[in-house]
Amino acid sequence: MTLIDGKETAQQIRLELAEEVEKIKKNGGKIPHLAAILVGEDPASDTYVRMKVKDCEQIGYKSTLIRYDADISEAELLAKVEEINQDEDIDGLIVQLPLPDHISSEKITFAIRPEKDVDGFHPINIGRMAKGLPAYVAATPHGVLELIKRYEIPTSGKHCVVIGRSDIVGTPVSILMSRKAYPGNATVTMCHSRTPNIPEITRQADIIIAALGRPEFVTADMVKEGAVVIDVGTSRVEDPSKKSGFGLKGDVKFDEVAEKCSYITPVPGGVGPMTRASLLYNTMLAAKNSVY
Ligand code: L34
Repeated sequence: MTLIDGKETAQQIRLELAEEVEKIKKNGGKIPHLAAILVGEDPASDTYVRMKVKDCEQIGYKSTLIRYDADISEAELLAKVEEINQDEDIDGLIVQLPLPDHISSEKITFAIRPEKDVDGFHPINIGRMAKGLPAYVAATPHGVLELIKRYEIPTSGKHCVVIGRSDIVGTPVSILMSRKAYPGNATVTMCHSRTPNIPEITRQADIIIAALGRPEFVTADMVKEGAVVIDVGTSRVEDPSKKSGFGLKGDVKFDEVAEKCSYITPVPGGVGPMTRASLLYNTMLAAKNSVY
């Protein structure tokens, strides 16, 4: 069994991007600049966004963090997005999700200029990705594919079972794994909450991508001997033994599943850090105008 080290791979990507920044500096090019908007006090969002800003600092990007109280109006938030859309120095903009209930995340996402949508959530980027055109690929699906690529895991002709159909992970990762490219060329089955016989289907999988957000959903009896298991879940669960009072749990019951796998990602230290590295990668593309 090979443990896929997302933390180490993400660090490697950051080193590559830092080198690229050095080159840009030497040639007097545009230093990548990421803006992140965080609304409210959600502890997980707070952690993720702070890590994203720190990542930028580590590799020499500029970053701007804009924080609002949870009671900011939708109109006010839209006005800020519009302002950043017009700001020539800012290459990429993300608005961390989830947003408070009174704000439509759809409206906000649609308001971001596709050229600055380094989260790849805008329908133009999703449509371009689905058509195989240059696009910002959402950070989590991009991170999953990058791990498969860097560990040289074969995907052509393999049966890939994706559990979960969210528009930011399950759906795009299914499209990407089936396209005519590497990683891809897989036969993809997508399972979700209305699939009656999930274990029967996952037992046929060469590659399982678990992205449903239910801690320890995938158990050993659901996994074929030698399968590749990618765990996208990062649920916060109470854990009194930890100083913070909580721990992170993936969608896979790691200890029992790992024994059967050829490759597996841990949580934490798997897909999560790769989500952040992919955001940095997309921001580099934005600074270089490589997509549009
Ligand atoms: N707009 N909203 C927007 N873009 C995104 O790409 C995200 N996402 C998801 C939630 N909302 C978003 C993230 O950034 C999930 N996500 C994310 C980011 C980072 C990590 C996990 C999920 C991560 O770094 N996880 C670490 C542990 C972090 C910790 O200590 O809590 C890990 O090892 O899994």
